[in-house]
Amino acid sequence: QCRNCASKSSPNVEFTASTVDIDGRKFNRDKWTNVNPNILKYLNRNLHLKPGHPLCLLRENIISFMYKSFPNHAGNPIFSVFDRLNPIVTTKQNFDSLLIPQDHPSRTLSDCYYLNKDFILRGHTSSHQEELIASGLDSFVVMGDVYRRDEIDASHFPVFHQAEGVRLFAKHQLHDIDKEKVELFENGKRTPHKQEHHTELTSDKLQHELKTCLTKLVHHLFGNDVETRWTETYFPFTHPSFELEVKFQDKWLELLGCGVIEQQILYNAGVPDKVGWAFGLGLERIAMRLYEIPDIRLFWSNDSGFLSQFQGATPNQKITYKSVSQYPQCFNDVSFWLPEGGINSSDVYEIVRGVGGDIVEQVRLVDEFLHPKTKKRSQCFRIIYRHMERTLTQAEVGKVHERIKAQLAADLGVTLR
Ligand code: FA5
Ligand code: MG
Repeated sequence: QCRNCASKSSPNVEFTASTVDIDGRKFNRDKWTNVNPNILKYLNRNLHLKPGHPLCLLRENIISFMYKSFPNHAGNPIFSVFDRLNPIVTTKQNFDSLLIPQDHPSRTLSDCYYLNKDFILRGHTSSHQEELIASGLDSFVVMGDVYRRDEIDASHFPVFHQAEGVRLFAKHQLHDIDKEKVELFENGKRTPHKQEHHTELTSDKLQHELKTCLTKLVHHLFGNDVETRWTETYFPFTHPSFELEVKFQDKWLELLGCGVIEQQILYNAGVPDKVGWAFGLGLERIAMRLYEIPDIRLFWSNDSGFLSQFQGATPNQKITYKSVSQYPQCFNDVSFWLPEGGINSSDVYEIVRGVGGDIVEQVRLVDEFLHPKTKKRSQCFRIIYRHMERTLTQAEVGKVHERIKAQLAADLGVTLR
């Protein structure tokens, strides 16, 4: 189950002549500074932690898969999960720790949001790899919001969410040291298939473990019938590197990047005696396919027509998103004292639907209390109105709402407040 939602109100942001202040933290402005108030508004939204949000459901689903797939001897999960690390990271974390060269295109001002030359809104969850490895962890998942300067259309948004997985192996965890006379390391040559430090067998087994884990994850998410394929690619922080694609509506869609962790990263993190794999996948990409969400902007919607379709769902539940009208919602509340013996909420829904017709999008019980003296119970329902073809005026909604109130009083014996 989801823990309490960690989403806070938008951060306190102030731009002064020489600093950018975010929730009391001051960043000196320099020629790298290219964040703006608009993008900083997305900090703290934490959609992946918002109960009932599709990205939160997907996060829970992936975590439960990782927990189940990798138990230790006692049956407990070996993976640790970090889903609320601060997205403001150093450029060292985002680039240097991952061996990304100084002149790599992913460092440019046109691709990233810099606070200044030393601090950045993370561009991927890989930023946290080195520090978590250095802290002694062998198996972890990082989930969170990442920021990239990009166009805005149905599949691109400057903020999206990633899940990062890292797994390290000591020699006896990768190789069967009783049966095989093998080493993790050798002083060899880098080939398209392996790093210079790894033996052929080490690289083979790591790739096999990695691909098995991710294929199982994709089958867990999309079902066993989904078509997948591996393509080779390049990342400065893994070698060899791969992308996993799934066939979706007759097109190949890239879900994730992954590979064998560059041994230099493990050396730098103070872990010279282990090897490992890592992957990074995009949550929106997956959620859009799983739930048939047509536009990436919908994830940011506060519209209850969107959110209510996921409320109360379980992480593994099959949900197909039904498109809601583009016209704005309009809501009115109705509060009343219940008669002796109470009422049935479904009667309320039926009356509201009966009187309001198609323009009623949703009815929700939003408040309920017991009067301490009179012992009378009060309920408040919120009725959300929306026309599919035009914007409703408050006046016409008001008229319908009054008729609904009168009908509720007449049919259910409630006392309007
Ligand atoms: C990375 O971000 C690497 N850090 C992934 C990685 C981690 C590789 C660990 C190796 C080891 P990339 O930029 O390709 O790679 O993004 C990874 C995934 O994020 C993509 O496969 C895609 O699912 C998602 N993604 C990338 N850009 C966008 C975007 N603009 N909108 C939505 N999802 C995106
Ligand atoms: Mg990619």
